[in-house]
Amino acid sequence: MGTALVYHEDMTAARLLWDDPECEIECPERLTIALERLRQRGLEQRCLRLAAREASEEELGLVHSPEYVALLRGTQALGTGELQALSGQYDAIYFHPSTFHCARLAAGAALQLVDAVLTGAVQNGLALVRPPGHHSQRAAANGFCVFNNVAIAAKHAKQKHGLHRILIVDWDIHHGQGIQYIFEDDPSVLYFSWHRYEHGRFWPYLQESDTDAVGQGQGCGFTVNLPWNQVGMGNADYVAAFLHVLLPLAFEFDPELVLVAAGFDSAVGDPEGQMQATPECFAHLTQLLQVLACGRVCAVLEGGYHLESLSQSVCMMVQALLGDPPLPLSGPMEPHRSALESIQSVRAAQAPHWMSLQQQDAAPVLSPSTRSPEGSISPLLPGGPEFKAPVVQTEAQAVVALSSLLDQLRLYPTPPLRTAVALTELDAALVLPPDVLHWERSAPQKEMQAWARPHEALAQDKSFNALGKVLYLLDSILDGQVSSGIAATPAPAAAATLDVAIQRGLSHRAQRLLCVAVGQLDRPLDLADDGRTLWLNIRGKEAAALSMFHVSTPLPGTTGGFLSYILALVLPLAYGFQPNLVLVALGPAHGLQAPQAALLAALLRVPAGGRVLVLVEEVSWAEWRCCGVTSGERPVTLCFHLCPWPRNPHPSLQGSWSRHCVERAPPAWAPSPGPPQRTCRPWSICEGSWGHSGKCCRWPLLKGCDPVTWRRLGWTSQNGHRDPAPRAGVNRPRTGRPRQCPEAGPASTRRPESPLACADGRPCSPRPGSKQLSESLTPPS
Ligand code: X5A
Ligand code: ZN
Repeated sequence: MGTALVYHEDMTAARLLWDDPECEIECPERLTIALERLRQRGLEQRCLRLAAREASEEELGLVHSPEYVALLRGTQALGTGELQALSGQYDAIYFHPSTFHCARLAAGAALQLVDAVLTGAVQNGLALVRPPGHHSQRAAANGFCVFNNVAIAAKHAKQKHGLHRILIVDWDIHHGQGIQYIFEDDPSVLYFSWHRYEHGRFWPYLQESDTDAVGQGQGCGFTVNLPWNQVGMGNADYVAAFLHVLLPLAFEFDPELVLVAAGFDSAVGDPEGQMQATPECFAHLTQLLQVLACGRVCAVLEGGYHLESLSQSVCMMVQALLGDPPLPLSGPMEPHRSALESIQSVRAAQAPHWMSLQQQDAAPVLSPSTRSPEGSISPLLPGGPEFKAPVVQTEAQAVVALSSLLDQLRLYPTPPLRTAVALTELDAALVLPPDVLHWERSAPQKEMQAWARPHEALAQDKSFNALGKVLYLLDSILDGQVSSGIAATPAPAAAATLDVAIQRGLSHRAQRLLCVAVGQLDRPLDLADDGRTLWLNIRGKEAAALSMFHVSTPLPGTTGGFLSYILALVLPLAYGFQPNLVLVALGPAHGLQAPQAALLAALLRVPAGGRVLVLVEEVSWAEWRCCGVTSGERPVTLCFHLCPWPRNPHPSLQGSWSRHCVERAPPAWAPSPGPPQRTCRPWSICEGSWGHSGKCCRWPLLKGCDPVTWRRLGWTSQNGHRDPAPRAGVNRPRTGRPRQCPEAGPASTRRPESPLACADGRPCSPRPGSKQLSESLTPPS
C-alpha cells in the first residue's frame, strides 16, 4: 500500500497579470519548487504518481452553484482588463485565462486522490495543487481560492463511496471559512481548523472563526475552530492542539477518511502566518493523523508562500505519508500561554458536544470566545512563555530552521527497514505482512552470556535464544538499521529480558530511554533515577509519581479512558522527554487488547522518531492472531500496523462484523463494568502543580487539558481529596443533553449511522480494530 502524489504541470499556468501586493505571493513557483525538492530527495520517485484530471462540472456542482461555475467558464475568454475588473469583485482574488482549467485540475486532483485511497489503490497521498480551495464558497471565489477542492472531495467521498464520517483537518494558517460554511450543518463532516486570528484582527476578520462557532443544527459540535491570538506559535503549540483538542474529538468521531487541507503557511518563514513551527512538525502531525481511519489520509495543498519553507514542509509530509519515521522536533516543547488559552477556550466551547471533553466541572469557566483579548484570560491558566515584544524576524528564523533541518536529515537517515519481528518457536506459524522482516539474527554468544548471567530466568535455552534476538534487534534500532521492532519472549523471562534491554540500551546509544511497562513488571532496582530513563508503569490500582522519572498508573478501565490516557499523559510525557528509544513491554497480566497495544506503539513511534521496540510474551501472539478479522493471508493487528483488514469489505464479511460487534463490543466510551471507585493517592508529578498555578517545568505539554482529565484516569487532583462518584451523564452519553444546541441530541446519538449497524440498531464501526478498542478492560489485579 503506497502513497499517491497527484499533480499536473498545467496547474502552473495561472499567474497574476497585474500589480497586486496581496495576491502576488500565490505564484506558480510554489508548485515547481516543491516538486523539485521532492525529486531531489528521491521522494517523488517513491510515490505512485498520478496525473491530475479535470473535475467535471457536475462534480464542481457538488459544492458550487451552476451560475458560479458558468461565470468561471466564461473567464477563459476574457482580456486582462476584464479579468482584473472581475477579480476586484472578490476578496483577495486574481483570475487568469487559465484559471478555470487550473482550478478544475485542482479539484480533479483531490477527487482522484480520494478515489485512489478509497478503492485501495494506495494507502494515502498528497495532491499538489493550485489554486488552493478552502476559502472558496458556493458562489464566491475568495483568498486565492476558486473551487473548494477539499469540500468537493468530501462530498464526493460521501456520495460516490458512501462514507458516513469524514474528518477535515485544516492546518493552513488561514481560517477555511469556505469549508466551514459548506458543512456547517452536516454532522457527517467534522471540520477542524486552526488559524491566525489575533482576536479577530487578522484576515478574513470573521466572528465565525472564533471558538464559539461550533456548527449549526444537526452539525452542532462538528465545526471546531482553534484561533491563534498571537503570532509565533511553534511546534509545541501545534502538538498540544493535536493532543488536547483534535485527537480526542477525532477518536470519538471515528472517521472513515481524513482529508487534510494542507496549507503550509503555518510553518516558519511564511509571510502570512508569521508562525514558528518547523517543517518536521508536519511529519509529526501527519503521523498522528495516520492512526485514524485505517491510515486513509488524503492531503490537498492549500497555502504556503515561503518557497523554501513550503517545499521542506511538503517533503516532510510526504515522507511521513510514506511511513518514514519523523525527525525529532526542535525547540522547547512548551506551549505558549496564549496557545493554552485558545486550547482551553475551544475545549470549553466543544465540551457540550463531546464526551471526551466532558470533565468541565472543575475547569475554569471561560467565555466561549476569544474575540476580546481580556475575555479569555483565566487566572487558573498555567504560565507558558509569554511573548515579549512582537519582534518579527521570520526570514532569519526560517533560514536557521531550514538549515538545521538539513543537518537533522543527515543525522537521522531513514533506516532501510521499517519493522522487524523476532519470534520464538511457539510463534513460528504467525503470518507477517510482506513489508515486515522476520528477525532471525542474534547477538554473539559471549555477549549474551555476560548480559544473561545475573538473571536466573534467562538460563533456559529458550529464554536465552529469545534474548539474543532482542539484543541484536535493539542494537539495530539504535544503529539506524531498523526503525521499529517487536520481539517475543517466554513469559517467565519477560522481566529479566526487559531489564537487560534497558541496560543494553543505556550502555549502547540511548541517551534517553522511555520505558512503558504494562502489567506486573517492576522497575529494575538498580536503575538510576538520573533522568536518562523515564519509567512509566501501567498496572495495579494506584497512581503515583514516585519521582519525575518514575510514574505508575492504573490501566484505564474504558476505551475513552485509555485514549485520553495516551493523549493526555503518555504522549505529552514522551514529547517532553524526547527519547532516543522507547521500550514497550507487555508483562504478566498486562490486560491490554491487541489493538490498544498497537495504538500505543503506533503513537509512540511519532515522538520517538520511530525507534520503538515492543516486547511481548510469546503466548500473547496466539491471542493477537485471533482478535480482529483475518482476511485471507493477511495477519491481524500487529503493532505499527493498525489496519490489516480489507478497506472495502465484501458484503459477505459485513455480517460477521456485525455479529462480532453485537457479541463483543459495548458502545464506545461505555463505563467499565468494574468497580467505579479506586482509592488514589494524590497525583503530583510536578510538585503538586498540574498547571494550576506553578510551573510544570519538566512536562509542559501536560498543560492544555484541564486537570479533571486526571480524574477520569482514576487520579485525584493534587489537593488530595477523593474522587467523587462519577457524575451522571459523563460516562452515560445517551442521557446527556448538550448545553448549547437544544435542538440537537448529544454527539453520540447524532453520530451518523455507519453502513454497518449492529443487530440492535446501534451504529457500529466497520473497523474491527475500533471495536476491539471499544471493549472495556479488566484492570490487572
Ligand atoms: C489559501 C490561502 C490566503 C489568502 C490571504 C489573503 N489564502 N490576504 O492561504
Ligand atoms: Zn493560508
